[in-house]
Amino acid sequence: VTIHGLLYPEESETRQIRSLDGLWEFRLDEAGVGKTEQWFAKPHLPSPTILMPVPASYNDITQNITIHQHIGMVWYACDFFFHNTAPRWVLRFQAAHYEANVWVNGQSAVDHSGGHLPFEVDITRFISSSASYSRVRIVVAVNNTLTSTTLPPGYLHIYNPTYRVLETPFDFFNYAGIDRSVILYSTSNNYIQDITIDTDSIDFDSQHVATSAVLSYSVTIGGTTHQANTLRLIIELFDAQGILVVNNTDSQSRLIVNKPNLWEPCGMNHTHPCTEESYLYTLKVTLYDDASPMNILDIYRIPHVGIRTIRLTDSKFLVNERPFYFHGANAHEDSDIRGKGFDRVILAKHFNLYGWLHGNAFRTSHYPYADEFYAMANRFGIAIIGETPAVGLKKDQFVSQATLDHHKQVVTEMISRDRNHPSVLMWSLANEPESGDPEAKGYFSALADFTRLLAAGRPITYVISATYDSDQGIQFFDMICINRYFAWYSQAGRLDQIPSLVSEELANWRHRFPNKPILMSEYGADTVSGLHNDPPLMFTEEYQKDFLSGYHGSFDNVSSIVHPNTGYFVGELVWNMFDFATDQSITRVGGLNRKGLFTRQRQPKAAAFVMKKRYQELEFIP
Ligand code: GCB
Repeated sequence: VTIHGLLYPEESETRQIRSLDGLWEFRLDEAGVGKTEQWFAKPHLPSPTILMPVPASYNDITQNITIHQHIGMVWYACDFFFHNTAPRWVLRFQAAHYEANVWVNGQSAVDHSGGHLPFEVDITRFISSSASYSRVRIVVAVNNTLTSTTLPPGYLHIYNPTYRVLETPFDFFNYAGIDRSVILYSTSNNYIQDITIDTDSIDFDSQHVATSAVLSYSVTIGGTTHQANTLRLIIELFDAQGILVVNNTDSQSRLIVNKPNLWEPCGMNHTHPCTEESYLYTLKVTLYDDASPMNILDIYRIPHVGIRTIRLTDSKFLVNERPFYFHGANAHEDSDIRGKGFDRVILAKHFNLYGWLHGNAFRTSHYPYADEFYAMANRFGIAIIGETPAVGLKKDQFVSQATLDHHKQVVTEMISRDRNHPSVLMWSLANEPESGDPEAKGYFSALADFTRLLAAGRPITYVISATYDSDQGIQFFDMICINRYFAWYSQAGRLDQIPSLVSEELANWRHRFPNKPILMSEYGADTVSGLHNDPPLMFTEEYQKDFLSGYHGSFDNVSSIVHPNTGYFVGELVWNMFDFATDQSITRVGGLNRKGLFTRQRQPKAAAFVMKKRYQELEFIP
C-alpha cells in the first residue's frame, strides 16, 4: 500500500491555505435516496436543511433526538468563491466519520473509508481554469454505519424499519460527521509530496551529554515530471533560534548534527521538568527548477523535528538511552456539544490540564487524534502511544481478509501521517481484541510483520484485556500493555483486594514474557463528581482516590525507574482523563463513562489532586 500527501497543510512562501470551516448546509438521508436522486448535482440539498458547523460531530448540535442517534447517511454542502491564483489546488478533509463521498461542482472527486485520518484530492481539474475566479460547490455524503469489516467494527440490527440499533464492541459514543477541518491549499505543478525524517543515532560523552546525532531523511517530489531532470532540492535544518545547523541537496541522505539539543518527554530525570517546553528543530525543504535558478517551486517546513532515540530492553523503555516511565491519563476526543469535533479551545485546555497534572504521556485511545494534538505534544514533551481505530476485534475480524487488508491500510495511513512527530514513541495496533481466540494468532502475526516494515523506529504493541495465559498475539509484539479493572468490573467494591491482585497479575505476565517490558495502559473507576461516602463506596470521589492509590504501590514494587536492576514495569496510564459520552445503558448515568479525573466540563474531581501529587513525585525519581 502506498500513501502520499499526508503532510500536514503548512503555509509557506509558495503555499496558500484556505479554511473551509464554517456553517454548512446539512440534512439527514434517512431513506438513503440521496445518491439515486443525485443530491450532489443540485444547487441546494432538498429541504428541510439546517445549518451545521464544520468541524463538529452533528449528533449533539440540535435538540432533535433523531439527529443524535441517526444511523446511516447524512449530507453536507458548501459554496464558496474560488480565486485561481495558483496552478494546483488540493481539497483536504482532516477526517470524516466513517465513509465519505465527496463531489466538487457535481463531479465525484474522492471517496474515503475510515474516520480519524485525513484524505485529500487535487481538485484543479474540477474548477474552471480560464476564469480567474469561479463559484465552487462541495457536497459530502457521510455514512456512520459500522460493519464487521470497518475499524472499529459494528453490527447493525434491524428489528423493523423504524427500530434499528448499531451494536458497537466499544463503549464510546459513535459520533459522526465532518468532525475535523476542511482545508483548501495550493502548490505549484511540481511540489514536495512527502518528507520523512528519523534520528538514526546519537553519540553521548561520559557525562551523558550528546556530542553528535545522525538524522536520515527522504523527500518525495510529486507532480508533472517533464522538467524532472532540472528539479533540485535544498534541505536545511534550523535550530530553535532559526540558525542554520546543517544542509544538503540530495533527496535522500543523512544530516550530522554536532552538539544536538535533544527532544525529551517532560519529567525525565530532572533534566526537563513538565513546566518547560521541549527542544524542536525546523526542517526546511526547498524545491526549485535548475533551468531558471531563481525559480522556487515549493517550500515546505516541518516545524517540529525532535532529535531523540527509542530503544527497548527486556525491562526498560529507553529514550535517549535513559529509562523513561510513562505516567498520565488517556482520553477521548470528546466534549460537550462538539462530540468528537475538533476545537482549539478543547485542545489548549487539554494540554494546560496535562501540564497542571504533570502528566508526561497518553495513548490516543482508541483512534488517531487530530494532528494538532501531536504538535502540542511535540512542544510540551508529552509522549504519545499512537493507536489505530481497531477496538473490540474478535473472531469475525480475525478470519476476515477484508478486515486485515483494511487494518493494514489504516496502519499505513496513520504511520505516514504521524511518523515525523518526535512525541510518538510507540504504535498500538488495537485495543482489547479478543486475543485469547485461537484465530488471533495468525491475524496479529501477519499484522506485526506488515507493521515492522513501516514502524519508523517505534516499538509496536496492542492493548490487552485477555488473560496472561490465553493471549495468542502479543508474542509477535515488543511490549505488554494491559488494561485491568480489579475492584471495579471484578471484585466490585473490594479496594482491599487491589494490591495482591495487581502484583500477581504483573508477575504472571512477567513470568510468561520475561523479555518484554510491561505497562498498565488502563485502570480506573467510575466516579460521579460530588458524590461522597466514607468509608469509600463505588462511584464516590473517595473510592476513586483510594482505587488509584491502591494500584500505585504494586506499580512501584516493580517499576523500572524505582528499581533500575530488577524492575520491568515502565508506565501507568489512568482511564480516563475526562468523563466521556457513551451509548445509553444501565451502567452509564447520563450517557457518560465517568472514570474521568476531570468531569466532561474539564473540572477536577478529588482524584485529580492525588494524581498530580504522584506525578510530581515521579518526576523527581533520579
Ligand atoms: C476498557 C476499554 C475502554 C472502556 C473501559 C471502561 O477496557 O478499553 O474503552 O471505556 O474499559 O471504562 O469500561
